[in-house]
Amino acid sequence: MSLPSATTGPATAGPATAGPDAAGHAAGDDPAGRGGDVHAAWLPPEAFAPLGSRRVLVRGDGVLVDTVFDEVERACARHGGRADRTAGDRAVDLVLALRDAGPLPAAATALARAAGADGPLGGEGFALARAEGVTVVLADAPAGLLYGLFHLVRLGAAAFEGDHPVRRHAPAMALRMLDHWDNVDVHPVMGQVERGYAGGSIFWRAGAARRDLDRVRAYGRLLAACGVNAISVNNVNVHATEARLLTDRLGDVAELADALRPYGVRVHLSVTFAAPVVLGGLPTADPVDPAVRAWWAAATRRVYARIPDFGGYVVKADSEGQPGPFTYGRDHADGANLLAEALAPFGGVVHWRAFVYNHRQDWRDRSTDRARAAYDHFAPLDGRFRDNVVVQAKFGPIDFQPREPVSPVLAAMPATRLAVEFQVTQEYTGQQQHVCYLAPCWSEALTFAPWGPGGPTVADVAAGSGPGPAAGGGLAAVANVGDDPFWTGHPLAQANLYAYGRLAWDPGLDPVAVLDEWIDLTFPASTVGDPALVRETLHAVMDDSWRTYERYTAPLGVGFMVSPARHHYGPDVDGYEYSRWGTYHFADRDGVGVDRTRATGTGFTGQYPPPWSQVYESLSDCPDELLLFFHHVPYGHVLRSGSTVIQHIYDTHFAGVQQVAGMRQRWRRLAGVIDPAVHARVAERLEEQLRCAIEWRDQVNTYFFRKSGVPDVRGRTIH
Ligand code: GCV
Repeated sequence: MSLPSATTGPATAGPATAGPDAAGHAAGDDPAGRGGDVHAAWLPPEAFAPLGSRRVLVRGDGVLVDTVFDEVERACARHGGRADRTAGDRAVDLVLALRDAGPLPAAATALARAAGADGPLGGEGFALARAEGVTVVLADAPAGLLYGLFHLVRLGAAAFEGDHPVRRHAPAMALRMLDHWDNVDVHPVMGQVERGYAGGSIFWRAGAARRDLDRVRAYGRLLAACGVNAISVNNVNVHATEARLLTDRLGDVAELADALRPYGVRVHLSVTFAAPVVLGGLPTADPVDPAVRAWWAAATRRVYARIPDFGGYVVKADSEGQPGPFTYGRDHADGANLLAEALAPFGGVVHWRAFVYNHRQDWRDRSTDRARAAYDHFAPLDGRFRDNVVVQAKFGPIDFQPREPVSPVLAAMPATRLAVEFQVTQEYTGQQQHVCYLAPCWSEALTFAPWGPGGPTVADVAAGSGPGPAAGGGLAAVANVGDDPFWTGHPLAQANLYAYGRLAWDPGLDPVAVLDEWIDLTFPASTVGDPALVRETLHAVMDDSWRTYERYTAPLGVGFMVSPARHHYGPDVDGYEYSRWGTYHFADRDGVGVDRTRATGTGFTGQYPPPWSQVYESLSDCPDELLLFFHHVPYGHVLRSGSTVIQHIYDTHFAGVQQVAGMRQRWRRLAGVIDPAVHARVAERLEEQLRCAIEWRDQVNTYFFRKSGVPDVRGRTIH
């Protein structure tokens, strides 16, 4: 395969605007081409070689079983195997079967019995076993068989070697969702995809549906292979045209649902709370008004008439200018329950976002703290949401910064279904110009124990196995794909999408092991010159790349030192500091950091249960990496690491740049070893990453040197 190596973002200035020009694609452009011009990501044909060279029997009925059979048939045609749907006398190496699909070949029957012995496998689960030369994948429902198939692909040759005792697999989270911030119309400021760094939308272009359903199907296939089972197809900021996806443009949504259904991916829609007014012509959208309730009920009925397996609504209400229940003196529970009531008869859910804060702040008012906002708004409402409301909270209390503590909302609503929201698109983590493998960040958040070490984790809360009675809301994340031929602009950013799905399936997975899976699938040994070097290099470049990014950008939990003018790309230490969106570092000549203590600050630490309420409150116990998130300290404050705050800022910024230089150096060794197009695209972006890291280092170090007047003890150049 040979793909264009040209960068889709400005090589030096970063993605200056999120519009289609900035993304490198004018409307009408089709950079992805068709079919073979799109990168195969983690499903190249070679990844199917072990399975495709076997004699395979697929048993069962239904759309998803047909998908399984099609996959097997295609793999067998390419790799010399044989695919059957009816059990006969012929010998088999692999059986993929629904448990109620009728008789299996003798060799598989005993295994199938053992695999199913421990009760139901669930709607998406499967069991795998191997003995006497036959591998068996068994499921109760078609989705389980599909996930079992992709599990086999991940196992590769190992699925057909030796014996495997019965192992049951099931997702930890029932809802594993991606939110697309894609606009139908090109937004004058945000472009076709808000915070999109991979070209245009794969769904929409310049006001209309793209109707490139091959690409959508290919996307669904990739999602199924990493475990994602739901997407919302439009931006949570719902503008005029997008609002109509709910009504007269519903056909466009139905087409996407049809294309994604064979991969077990259900479609959801972002809707505007003002829909009864802007679409229905009612005088109000008040959630308790009977006419408003009737309007939502009727609109939702029409949706299900067209899309029977429609997932539900996503709502950003009373947030950053979006309409919501506050207009009518109602609260978020009133608003969410209105939509939930309309969805309930059809089994739909409403994802109601907890991203609600005052975005008209005054930096002189130190009592307003954006970090407090979600808890202040939502925690008092616990217990008032209907069962089919999922309150969706960003993993941190602010906004997807490179380092944030876990949001206290996640420990404050035991009677509410909670979803944790991540951002796969790299708005604040390098905008897919920088390598930043985010799985370690997400893994830290998911394994964080809000009630103290050893207790339930954030993942437990999202899975519904936390301390409260509520079912889980699962995970949601902002998608990072576009019509770029590599899907994600930066080819290595594909790993973030893959890892997100895998962690939603099993939050206990080790991010390094997930990266290994991704490497094995994306760079099969048969397609690269030196598999060991490829693996070693990718680990060296990616494993620690999130912490590297943190080093040259955001010290000790300070966030938002990003450039407003360049849409959050690159540094601007005071860019947001005195704006209406919030204040983030409070640096002056004496010190830096936000005092969020109960003793002297905003009291945010009190939103955590013990022990974290005490740990974060205490200057000596607070973890270094979050110190400036919770405390305002003098530059000479000595960290737990032994370094002073100011020296830590200098050291990490110099180190971060060095690490990026090392990444670039290592990548060069893969020239001629991997697909030249992938190599070239990554090489270009590493150049930009290094340039930008130097800019971050110099701006941050210079700013804090000039503020503090404290020289670098190592005497390096700071301007
Ligand atoms: C879709 C951040 C982003 C916005 C985004 C918002 C949200 O503020 O910069 O582009 O809006 O988060 O999550 O709703």
